[in-house]
Amino acid sequence: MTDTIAAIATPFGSGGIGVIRISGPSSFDLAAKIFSKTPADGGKKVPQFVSHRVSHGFICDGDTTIDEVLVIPMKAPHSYTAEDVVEIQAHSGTIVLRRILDLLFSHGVRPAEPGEFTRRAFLNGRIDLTQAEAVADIINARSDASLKFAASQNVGVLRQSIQEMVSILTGFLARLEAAIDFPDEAGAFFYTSQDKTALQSVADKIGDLIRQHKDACFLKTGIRLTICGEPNVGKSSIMNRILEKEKSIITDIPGTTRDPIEDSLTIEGIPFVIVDTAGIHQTDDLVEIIGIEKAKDQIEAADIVLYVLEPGKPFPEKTASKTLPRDKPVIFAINKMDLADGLDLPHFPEQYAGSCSLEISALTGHGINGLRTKLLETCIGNLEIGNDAVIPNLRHKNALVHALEHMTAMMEGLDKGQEEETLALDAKNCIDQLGTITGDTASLDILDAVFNNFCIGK
Ligand SMILES: Nc1nc2c(ncn2[C@@H]2O[C@H](COP(=O)(O)OP(=O)(O)OP(=O)(O)O)[C@@H](O)[C@H]2O)c(=O)[nH]1
Ligand SMILES: [Mg+2]
Repeated sequence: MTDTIAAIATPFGSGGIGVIRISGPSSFDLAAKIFSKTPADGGKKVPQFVSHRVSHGFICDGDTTIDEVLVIPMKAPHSYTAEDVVEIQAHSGTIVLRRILDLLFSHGVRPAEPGEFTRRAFLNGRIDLTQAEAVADIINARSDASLKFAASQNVGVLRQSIQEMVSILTGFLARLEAAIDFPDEAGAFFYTSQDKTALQSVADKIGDLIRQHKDACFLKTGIRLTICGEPNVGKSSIMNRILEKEKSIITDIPGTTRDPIEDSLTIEGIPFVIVDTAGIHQTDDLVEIIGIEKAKDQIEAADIVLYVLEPGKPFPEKTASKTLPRDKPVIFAINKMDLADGLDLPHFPEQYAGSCSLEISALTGHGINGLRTKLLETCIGNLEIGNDAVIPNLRHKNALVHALEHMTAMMEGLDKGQEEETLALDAKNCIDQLGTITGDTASLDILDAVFNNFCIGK
């Protein structure tokens, strides 16, 4: 038997309305104890709560009226937690909400733990773990794209995808187990070409989800773009042009930018953090040397690097080879194209010959839209947010990596004619790993880790 819990569900501070949520078997009775249809001095009129119908009245503590409120009672299972829930809409002030909550506690309600309402919704089978995690993602969404992703997960796109894979594997496991239990009878196991196709489709799907993980993470965390290159090539001008504001100082004096300058923006709903850095070159100037070291740190921290060049100057092969990362995407931009007439464009050495390079002008804006599109394409590829199941969640990714290991072992075993017991064990482990994502086979530790990230009241 669960107890009845309560918490303030809206952010702390002053506002029009603050909501207190109560959930558990005694919600209706306990709410009725502190609620009256009339103010305290009018003689308590005990309310008759009707599920999903708003009641107007007053929260009273003895002969003191605390606040005028609206109360929304919701009978199980038609509520957020699938338990009896009462939500009290009071005026939003820290003191008034605290008084109402304390009054509930004095009648035996327990303070809710972080995420406990959503945990109850999960334990009561109303949502699966991916949907519970999506609730936290919706609350924390910082961009349109991350909200869109979280909303799709909230309606169960990932869960559905996992369930389809589990259902194929479960059918397969059942046949393996039948062969183990009844080796001499009709249970004999045959690995057909249809089996192979079906299992391969599961392995491919898991592989796709793992590969998309990094791209999908960008939806949540944003993409870190570092602009670098030699002094005076127009790095700061490009930064300002992309941001559409005067953020970085621009002069024609080489070495203007020293400290990295950072700002954020969204491009087509995807969050970016963009960093302008000091021009990298050989110098004895102490301040510049420190700035260049900081620029290198920013290249190290970037998800994607924009390396700026200019017409009429050779490709700075030495600087580029020392500073450009090999493990992350680099886009080259030849800036100042408005001045390019009669000038040679930098000649790309062989090692960069296949790299993406764009011709732009920060001064006129030429090519800047193309640059924006290229940045998006490079980072999130063809990720179709909303339609595909995507996994920007490290917990999900780790489970999928383990699931794929078992899947691969099982498929290799099948090709080699391995005994059914070993195959069944791999199939079962794979199903278990997929189940930790939806919560079907999640341990208490996993649940604690998921729900501890929630705020109180959700
Ligand atoms: N004609 C033209 N001038 C540009 C363009 N982009 C930048 N400039 C000029 O080039 C000079 C240097 O620009 P910045 O944006 O300060 O260059 P930077 O790479 O940040 O320079 P440092 O911070 O010193 O390394 C300024 O005079 C800009 O006005 C462009 O596309 N066309
Ligand atoms: Mg600059």
